[in-house]
Parts: sequence; C-alpha cells; structure tokens
Amino acid sequence: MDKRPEKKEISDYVDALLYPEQNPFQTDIAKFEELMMMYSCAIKEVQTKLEVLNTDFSVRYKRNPIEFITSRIKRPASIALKLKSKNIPISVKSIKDNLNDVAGIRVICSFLDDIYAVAERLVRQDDITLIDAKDYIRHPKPNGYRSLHLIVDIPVFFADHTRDMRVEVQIRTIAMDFWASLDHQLKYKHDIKEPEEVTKALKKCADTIAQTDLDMQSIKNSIYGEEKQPSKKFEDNL
Ligand code: 0O2
Repeated sequence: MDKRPEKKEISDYVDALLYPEQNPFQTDIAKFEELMMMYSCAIKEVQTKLEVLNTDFSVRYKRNPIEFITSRIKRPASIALKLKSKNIPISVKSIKDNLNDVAGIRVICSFLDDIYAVAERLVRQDDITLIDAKDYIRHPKPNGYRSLHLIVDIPVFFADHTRDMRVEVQIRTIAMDFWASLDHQLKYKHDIKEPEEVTKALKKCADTIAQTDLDMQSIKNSIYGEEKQPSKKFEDNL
C-alpha cells in the first residue's frame, strides 16, 4: 500500500516540521519523556543483541552479516500523525497501547540469507517475544518495497521496575535500503511532475535490485559454499 499521507494531512505534517518544539504531547510532557526514555533503552537492548550476533558470526563464518545498524525514536509529530491516521486519541497512554514502531531499528545486511539468519537468531533468544513478522521480501509491496519487519517485545530493567517494551526491527540488504531511502524521500515530495512515471521507474528499479540481490547471493554461495550458510529455519517458519 502506498504510504504517502493523505492530502488533508500534509498541512499537519508541514506544521510539525516547521514547529517541532510544539510537541503534541506537551500537556503530559513528563510522562511522554519517560516513555521515550524507555523506548530508547529498549533500542539499546536490542541493538546490543544484534551487535553481539554480528561479532559471533564474524568469528564463526569469518565475515559480518550486518553491514550497519541505525535506530530512531519516532518524532512526537509523527507519533501524533500516526495515532490520528488510526483514529486513536492523541495521548501518552495511546502510544504504548497502539503503536509498534515508536522504537525502530534498521539492520542492513550484506546478503539475503543474512537477513533470515540474523532474524532467526534474534527471535529465538529467551527474552525476546516475537509479536509479528511481515516478510516483504517474499511478498514485496506493490510499489516494490522489500524488507523483513519484526515486531518484538523485550524486557527492560529500570531502576525500580521492569517493563516489556516494543521495538520494530526492519532488516534489509544494502540495495533494498538504497531503494527505500529514495522512495522515502519522494513520499514527502508532492510536486512531482509525472508521479505515475516515477512510480513505474521506482518499481522497475526495485525489480532490478531484487534480481541483483539474488545474483549477489549466488556469488556469495559460490565463494563461501552452501554448507557455510546459516540456517534458513526462520525463513521456512514464516
Ligand atoms: P517511518 O518514517 O519509517 O517511521 P503499522 O506501522 O504497523 O501501523 P503497517 O502499514 O502495518 O503499519 O506497517 P508496515 O507497512 O509493516 O511498516 C511500516 C514502516 O515500514 C514504515 O514506517 C516505513 O518505515 C516502512 N515502509 C513500509 N512501506 C514502505 C514503502 O513503501 N516505502 C518505504 N520507503 N518504507 C516503507 P512509517 O511509519 O510509514 O515511516
């Protein structure tokens, strides 16, 4: 589905960009900031797990499956827009109850099978609960978007309590990431002269990129051999 915001929401978005200090959660700012702190700690926990996996893989397979990891906490204005688009009241309570992607981690892998190997190793850890998995690699979005999305819960130990926090992990190849970055830039550009042509061209690029990822995987298999491939159990279980 095209993720571009509806026309009626664009002015809201522009306002949010122009006046970021106008936090829509201003009336409950202490609670909002505490919740964001909790999400940011959850990101640290999951990111550390991913870094440990990468280090372990580098010893076992003599190469790193993860190229790099980025993370972000969704901005207050984007949180408010998402709640609004789902017709949910804009409040701090609504955030934890309804949104899965306030804490987001993006994992960029070298090869296709690395994506599933990393995902499998992450979700089978005892303290990780897999809430949902969407495989947009096997089932790309109509516009050509490809990525593996995992929604996980992780317990975070704070000074006087433990809370399960939700994190969205998007895992994709470098090529998929390149495509998604350009697509994301265009999402907020509403003065494109021939949008249908751009959509078609982007879809063509997505298909080319998908084929390139498959070709790169074959080259890797011929270099490292199939027996050195990490398990594909996660992929098969999805
Ligand atoms: P941002 O700026 O990344 O935060 P949900 O989030 O669960 O309510 P949905 O539709 O089930 O909604 O989520 P989905 O489609 O599984 O994943 C949403 C996120 O995936 C988006 O977050 C993007 O990060 C990414 N994504 C999904 N589709 C596309 C796409 O076509 N192009 C690009 N570039 N990214 C996509 P946000 O909140 O839209 O944005």
